Amino acid sequence: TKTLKETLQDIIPAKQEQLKRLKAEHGQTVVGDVKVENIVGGMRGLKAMLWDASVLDPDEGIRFHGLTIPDCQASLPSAPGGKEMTAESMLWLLLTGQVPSEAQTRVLSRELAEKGDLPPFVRKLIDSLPKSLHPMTQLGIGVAALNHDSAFQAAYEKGMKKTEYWTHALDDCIDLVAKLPAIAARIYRNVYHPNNQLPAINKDLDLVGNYSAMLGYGGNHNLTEYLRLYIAIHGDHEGGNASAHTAHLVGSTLSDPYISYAAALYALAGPLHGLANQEVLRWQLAMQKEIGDNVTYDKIREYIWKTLKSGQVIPGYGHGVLRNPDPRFMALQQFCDAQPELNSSPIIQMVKKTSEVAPDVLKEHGKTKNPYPNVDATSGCVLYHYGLTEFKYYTVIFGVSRALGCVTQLVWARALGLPLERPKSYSIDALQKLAKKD
Ligand code: AMX
Repeated sequence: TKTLKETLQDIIPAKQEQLKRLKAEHGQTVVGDVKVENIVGGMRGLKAMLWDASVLDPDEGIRFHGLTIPDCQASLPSAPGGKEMTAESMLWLLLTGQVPSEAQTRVLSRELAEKGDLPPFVRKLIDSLPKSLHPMTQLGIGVAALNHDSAFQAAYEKGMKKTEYWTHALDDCIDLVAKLPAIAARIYRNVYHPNNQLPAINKDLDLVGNYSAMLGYGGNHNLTEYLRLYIAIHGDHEGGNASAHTAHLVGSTLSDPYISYAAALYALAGPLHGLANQEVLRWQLAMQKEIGDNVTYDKIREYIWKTLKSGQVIPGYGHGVLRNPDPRFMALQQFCDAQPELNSSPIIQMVKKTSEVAPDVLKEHGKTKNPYPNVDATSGCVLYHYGLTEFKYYTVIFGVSRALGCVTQLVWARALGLPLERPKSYSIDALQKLAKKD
């Protein structure tokens, strides 16, 4: 049974060769045009990044190395006693393009558990932060501080060769993924349950099993399974989303994986990106309060219009790329549908009813290019139902997950020797001049 590093060692040379040939033989091939609207429109629709691990089709949603979410659910190993795919099996797939065996997943789980403890100074640092500091800010601080022990940075200082970049990057990336649950759970404990003891990491558990236990929900099998699914499917969403793109950009300066991912976390912390799952819950609870017990489609419709007329967006709806309901939303809905307890929960029923009404309202409103729910429309509400009600914390869980895709990107960028990312900019005047020539 090969380890993750050995598997990558086997795959990398062929990919390096493929890229070298592509550059040499087709470097001048034109693959699209750049329009003024791309430049002033946040580069939407501009295909200008290299990313292999996942592709986001506007209509059918995400595929991880060609596999849909249902394919992954059917093929990626689960944790002992569970049914949902684990975070480490998703990480393996993203990094290697291969479905790991159960034995390979277990070896990786153990490696992550063995590396999961935080250095004492990071514990102290997190404990010193004010409770009122947003959990996402705290997460970024904890992750950035891990670069104290970066293998990549230490090797760079000693003058490592370019061909060695990826192995040190991989070491840091695995260490980072391993330590994220302990940082994230410590923040949760400090901010919301200061009297709770954090349990020691169990070497026989998977990454998310340990995370759930450290959050204090180890006894809740259903929530642990939900977290496994949540963390696996939020792992990667092709290269250009704000968090993945940030990790890639910062990593391209040869900043080590810890500080590259800390930067990505602050992109995730914005309300148009990862913070949306916190916003959705705030919005759905306000809706619930206003509507009361007698929830009807008409009342929900009215509430949506009220939000739109006050100039706000409907959180959990729309997407920069997707033009259909998000298959991640559907996977989480299916998880709810399979459990009578979740199905009868008032907040989950309200989310479902909202998803049946909102697309027509948004179509009539006529602005958003995608009136359908994205993953955030439902993700936080299930946590809320299970008693994890502190919604300012929700994006932290997304932050534990998005590392899977970002570290994959960092390892491959170093393995392929990708250069510093440095697009060129235009001024408005320069664009105006170009447009006049047309
Ligand atoms: N409610 C109301 N209006 C919306 C809307 C929504 N959910 N989604 C888009 N619009 C509006 C935009 O604000 C924009 O209005 P403007 O022309 O006045 O500026 C117009 O529709 C066109 O926007 P778009 O091209 O459809 O979307 P985009 O690519 O610019 O933005 C996104 C995408 C996700 C930021 C946007 O749909 C949004 O704000 N959604 C709500 C927040 C959300 O759910 N974010 C989570 C996304 C997934 C994730 O990253 N986790």
